[in-house]
Amino acid sequence: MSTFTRAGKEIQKRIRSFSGPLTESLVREPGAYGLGQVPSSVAPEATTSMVCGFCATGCSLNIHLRSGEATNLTANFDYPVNRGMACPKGWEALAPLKSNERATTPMLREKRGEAPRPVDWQTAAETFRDRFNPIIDEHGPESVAFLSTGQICSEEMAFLGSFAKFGMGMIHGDGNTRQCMATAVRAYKESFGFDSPPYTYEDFEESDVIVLVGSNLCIAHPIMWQRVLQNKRSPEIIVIDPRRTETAMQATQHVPIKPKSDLTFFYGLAHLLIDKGLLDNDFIREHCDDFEAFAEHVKDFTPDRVAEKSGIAIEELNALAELIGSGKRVSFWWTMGVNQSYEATRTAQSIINLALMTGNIGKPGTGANSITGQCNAMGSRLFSNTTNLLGGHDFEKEADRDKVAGILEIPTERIPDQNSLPYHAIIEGVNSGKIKGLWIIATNPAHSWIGREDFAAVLDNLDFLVVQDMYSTTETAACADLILPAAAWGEKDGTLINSERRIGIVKKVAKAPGEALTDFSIIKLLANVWGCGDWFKKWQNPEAAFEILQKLSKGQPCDISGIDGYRQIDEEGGVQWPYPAGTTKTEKQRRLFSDGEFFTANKKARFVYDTIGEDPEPPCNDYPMRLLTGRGSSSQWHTQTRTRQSAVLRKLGPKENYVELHPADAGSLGVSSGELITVASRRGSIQIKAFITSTVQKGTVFIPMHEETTNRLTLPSFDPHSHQPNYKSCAVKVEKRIS
Ligand SMILES: Nc1nc2c(c(=O)[nH]1)N[C@H]1C(S)=C(S)[C@@H](COP(=O)(O)OP(=O)(O)OC[C@H]3O[C@@H](n4cnc5c(=O)[nH]c(N)nc54)[C@H](O)[C@@H]3O)O[C@H]1N2
Ligand SMILES: Nc1nc2c(c(=O)[nH]1)N[C@H]1C(S)=C(S)[C@@H](COP(=O)(O)OP(=O)(O)OC[C@H]3O[C@@H](n4cnc5c(=O)[nH]c(N)nc54)[C@H](O)[C@@H]3O)O[C@H]1N2
Ligand code: SF4
Ligand SMILES: [Mo]
Repeated sequence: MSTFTRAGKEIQKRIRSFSGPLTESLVREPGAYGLGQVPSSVAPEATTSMVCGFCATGCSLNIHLRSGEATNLTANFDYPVNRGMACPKGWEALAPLKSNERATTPMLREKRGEAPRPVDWQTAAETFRDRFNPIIDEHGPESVAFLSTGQICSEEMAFLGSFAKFGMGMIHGDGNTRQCMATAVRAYKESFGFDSPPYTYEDFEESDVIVLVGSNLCIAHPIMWQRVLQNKRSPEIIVIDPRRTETAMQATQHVPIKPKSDLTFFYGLAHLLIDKGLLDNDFIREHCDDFEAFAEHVKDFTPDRVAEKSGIAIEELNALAELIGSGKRVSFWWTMGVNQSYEATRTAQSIINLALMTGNIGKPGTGANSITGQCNAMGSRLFSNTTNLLGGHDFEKEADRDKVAGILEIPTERIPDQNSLPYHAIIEGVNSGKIKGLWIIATNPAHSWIGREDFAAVLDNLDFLVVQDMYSTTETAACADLILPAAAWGEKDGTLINSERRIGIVKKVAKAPGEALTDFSIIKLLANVWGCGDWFKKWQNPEAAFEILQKLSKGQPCDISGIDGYRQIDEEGGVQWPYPAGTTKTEKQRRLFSDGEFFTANKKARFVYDTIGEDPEPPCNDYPMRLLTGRGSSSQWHTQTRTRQSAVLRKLGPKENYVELHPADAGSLGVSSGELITVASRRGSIQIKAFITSTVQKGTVFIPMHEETTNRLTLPSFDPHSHQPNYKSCAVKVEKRIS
């Protein structure tokens, strides 16, 4: 038993002794809990601006209110991110709020198999306490866990992570950011010393060569793509993607690499850069470690070997190396085609290595730049208290635990001295019966988790499952014992951090339906009922919580202690981290590492490299094709709980799920476009419409992730360093017959 577990048990007993009942007046107290019914701070007949709550681009939208309710919106011209542009999801951002699928009251299922019934918040909060407590008492703190998100405000996720770990005594808590950004986090930490995407969006406009790897910007980040189009330097735009995506079609060059050959490919480019002497030797010498060993490592990645593995001709490899090493401003951008792989972290680092060896970092138009996914994935990386201790600290370091405990004014023993299990190990824990209580907030894993043919059966192993969501109709909510109805974006105040580290503001411009509460208020209520409300007294409201986050960040690379509260964020078009106390610089676009100093102990960046890993499930005789998955259209968001509520977005997206199949494969199978066919992997089999197109390579198929069936096929395998799921490759067979 760890020190934490022992101390935790004692404190657990103590805090329960001062657990008081929740009174109706406490729930109703205006202001403190931000109830749906509490009026907004925004004037009732005003136009106010706030950032969008879908993707990590972080566009600002002007919201027009009448009688205190948002009626319409327009894109904000004065914001440094989107400059008057928005994508369809942004334009339709208010539509998901008004839906009869909204969760409007807590719902409790007394027995599995029975329908849940509405209960009041008092009953809900007491049930939460009375069902989790005996599990912890009997099986210890490792028998419960939470799954957080990148889609609520930083203040809320920090409060959630603090209550779950310090209040309830949980050790294990991860989030959907593991599905998405864990690779970038790990890669940056090892290479730069801290999880620090270095760029600002202006770099899209300042580049001469824009290299997009496994990133379908036109679909997934359309407003970033607009920023690329605003580049006046006639840039080369190179898209490295096995599919001829919408982005590849718009690029100046598409490099149709064979799936999963990226690591070999980038080591091969490094080999050629070294061979040709196209290096920034001064930068390498002064600001980097381990280059010589890396150079030795890539010696084996000869052009013929690389051409064979990647399918890209030697002349093209040479031309690309010359372009990257030409001394022009080169920026490298990557997204899920890199992060979601079985050798994801090393692939991300192979891209970072190219930027380092050519000195393409810290200068306008350069960088090794991971593009973030969800609206607050960056916030969750810093403040969710899941993989890192709040503010980018380390659970395993005593000094960090003392610092955080001091700021929060809680006993240090309440802070776990070990890291959480990663997401997949939590799910395995549920499967094996080790984890018996689970609290899921703002994520829908019964649709989005990898290789989950029977996720409902997995969740059925739990003694108690709580789902906190804005809708009661999600695939995950359908399995819950207790559903906690949450207010959504637009119904609450707080901050989100976008892909270029810009903190943006969200505001309450609409009333939450029925009894729904903000996630912040729900956590406050639960903490009170749990009996540890006193420890979170200072978390009065989101802005007070933001001040706590500022203190937690002090002295860290992500220091934001100099921000003058929500006012500055609101008035200045967001504020990028870092912004330590005493900052006077107010440029709207700031990038990291302009001084060549990184966050490692000796301030040097590291070349990190590895041997090439084994593909966990290559195509074979029985399953001869490779399945790739990803985003299908700019109007569909993930599991579609939100986007399907908008008639406009439904119309813009495809009517049903489809599989992209190369004409040659369709020909040999005798399949025609629109025909219903079977796609099967070792885990499951689905019936799906064929869409015949040469945008996919022969031997590969692509299925969007937006329908629940897709992840019945995917293979639960993970990058060994980041533990991110390998969503973008498994072996399947395609059959004309349907069963
Ligand atoms: N409309 C819309 N926008 C979104 C989202 C959404 O659901 N809908 N989600 C948001 C989120 S959370 C995220 S994380 C981002 C994701 O944004 P992206 O990562 O751009 O989107 P994906 O389609 O998942 O994957 C990108 C590309 O990776 C390619 N790929 C697959 N395998 C490989 C490979 O082996 N090598 C290479 N080089 N490429 C490969 C795929 O062909 C695909 O085109 O989008 C964000 N924006
Ligand atoms: N096959 C395949 N699977 C994938 C991927 C892939 O490329 N291929 N991509 C992965 C990636 S990158 C990601 S990020 C995940 C996304 O997977 P999920 O996180 O499961 O997807 P979402 O649909 O965004 O789920 C968010 C949930 O939060 C709810 N919600 C929204 N706002 C709020 C709020 O303010 N409060 C509360 N309490 N709830 C709210 C929504 O209703 C929804 O149920 O999917 C992953 N799954
Ligand atoms: S690009 Fe992203 S942040 Fe901008 S409007 Fe669209 S979904 Fe919202
Ligand atoms: Mo994501």
